[in-house]
Amino acid sequence: MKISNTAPIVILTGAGISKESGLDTFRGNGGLWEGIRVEEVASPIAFQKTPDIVHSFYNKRRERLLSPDIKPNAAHYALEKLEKEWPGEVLLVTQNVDDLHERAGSKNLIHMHGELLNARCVSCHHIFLWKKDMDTQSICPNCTAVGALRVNVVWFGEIPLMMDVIENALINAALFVSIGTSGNVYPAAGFVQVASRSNDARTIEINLEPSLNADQFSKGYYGPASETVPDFISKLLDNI
Ligand code: BV8
Repeated sequence: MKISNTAPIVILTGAGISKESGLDTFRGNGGLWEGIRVEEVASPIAFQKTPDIVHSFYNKRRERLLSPDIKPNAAHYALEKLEKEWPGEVLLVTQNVDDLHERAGSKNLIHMHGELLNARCVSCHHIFLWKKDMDTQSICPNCTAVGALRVNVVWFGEIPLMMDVIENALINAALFVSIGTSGNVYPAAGFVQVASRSNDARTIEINLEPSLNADQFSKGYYGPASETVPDFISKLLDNI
């Protein structure tokens, strides 16, 4: 695929890119996450009604992410290589709340749905690194409020982060690549239309199998991300 080597690229990743690193996707095994539907537990209403269930859902995921066997895979490293070697701008937008892109070295990165290893105090709004379990008795290290902490992720019904920066990048992108996402969740699932409509960008899907909006992409490459992403990136860089 030939695009000008100063062309801006926007990459979107979802849970599928972290699957081979050992982190569960949301809609694998019938969309249940340890028996619960993510939409039912990742919402402000759920947090208000059953804070202990929501805290436990994130404590389990935080503990899993921090275990020594969880590491970036070849797909994460291929995206870091693209950012380093592509002469134009590469913006990586991830729906994932894990830190595997950072650990692979990606810098120009937006976590549009927040970060699992950060906490936010609903009393003083302070955001800080938090690697322990959290519960309704946890104390804010900034304002010492008790029980005012929540995980700093974007729940269903909340507004994703840095949408203005993302939309601007999509409008100017010459290439939009979506990796490891099922196309279930908006506004991320609508990014392909923003890119193709506003700048006639080339739009590529790289996934294990065609996503819900596969037909909206110019081309698709299917297979495990640890194989398809490095392969795609090396072909892109060979054409510089
Ligand atoms: C918003 C953080 C307004 C928390 C998450 C009806 C129509 C349209 C929209 C809506 C609607 N009803 C409600 C909405 C809005 C709602 C929404 O989209 N709901 C869905 C369920 C219909 N969206 C929102 O509420 C968003 N906010 O709309 O605000 C607004 C919008 C714009 C501007 C102003 C205001 C907020 C959504 C954010 C929710 N938070 N995460 C947490 O992580 O706990 S969402 C969470 O689920 C993820 O972050 C991710 O975004 C989503 C999961 O999606 P995927 O990453 O795609 O994962 P999934 O398991 O689904 O798929 C994995 C894919 O990988 C699969 O395709 C699989 O084949 C593939 N795969 C597997 N293995 C591999 C692989 N690929 C490659 N290699 C492999 N080895």
